[in-house]
Amino acid sequence: MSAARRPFAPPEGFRLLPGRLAREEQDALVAEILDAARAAPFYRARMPRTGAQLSVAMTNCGALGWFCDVTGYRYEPRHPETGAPWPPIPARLLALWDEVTGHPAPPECCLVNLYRGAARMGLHRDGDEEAREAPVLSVSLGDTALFRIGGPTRGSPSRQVRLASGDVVVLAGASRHAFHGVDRVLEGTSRLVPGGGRINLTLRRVRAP
Ligand code: MD3
Ligand code: FE
Repeated sequence: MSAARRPFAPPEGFRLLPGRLAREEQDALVAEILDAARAAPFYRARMPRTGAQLSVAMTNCGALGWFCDVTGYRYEPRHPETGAPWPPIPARLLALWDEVTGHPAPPECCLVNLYRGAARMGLHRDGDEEAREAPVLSVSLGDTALFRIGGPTRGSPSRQVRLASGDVVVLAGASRHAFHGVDRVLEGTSRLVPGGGRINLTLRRVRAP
């Protein structure tokens, strides 16, 4: 096969589980997350240095929430606006983590990303965790996303992967440190999320064991 036609393989440790969650499980999860978001409302974080608002709205569940503002990226034990601890991670997500990652320590953060309209996420690496070797688990709910995964450098070859509602991705090994982002979301491809759009749940271990 010529180089141009050879399909670019995703990095080692990237595992896509299409349709891992049944419709009933997706519905239950959306209800639980929207319930948590009543206590911990979605907010639009601001990028370090520039202060530009992210197009994605965010909130968290768990002992630690991922957060950024003009001063930097970090994990915080409390909601930036209410000052309250984040709501607990839903039990069905902790069970899913055990089933699909087999990692001995539970996740400490469930970042909830809400994509509506033209929201997207630029190419980046997840590097704010002290637990560098723990896997990351992602659950897609609602509209289909055109997700992009590359390699160890920003310039590494990358490929687009469609993430539909109910799909689960496990990022272990080298893929855990790969550049990735969301090119765009295909509006109106699902009716799962009230008001439309896509919710992505990213489960992470933050502190080293
Ligand atoms: C690959 N979220 O929150 S999920 C993020 O769809 C994030 O909201 C995207 O990237 C989203 O940081 C992508 C899939 C994902 C999550 C974490 C990863 C892919 C990853 C960490 C390392 C490599
Ligand atoms: Fe990420």
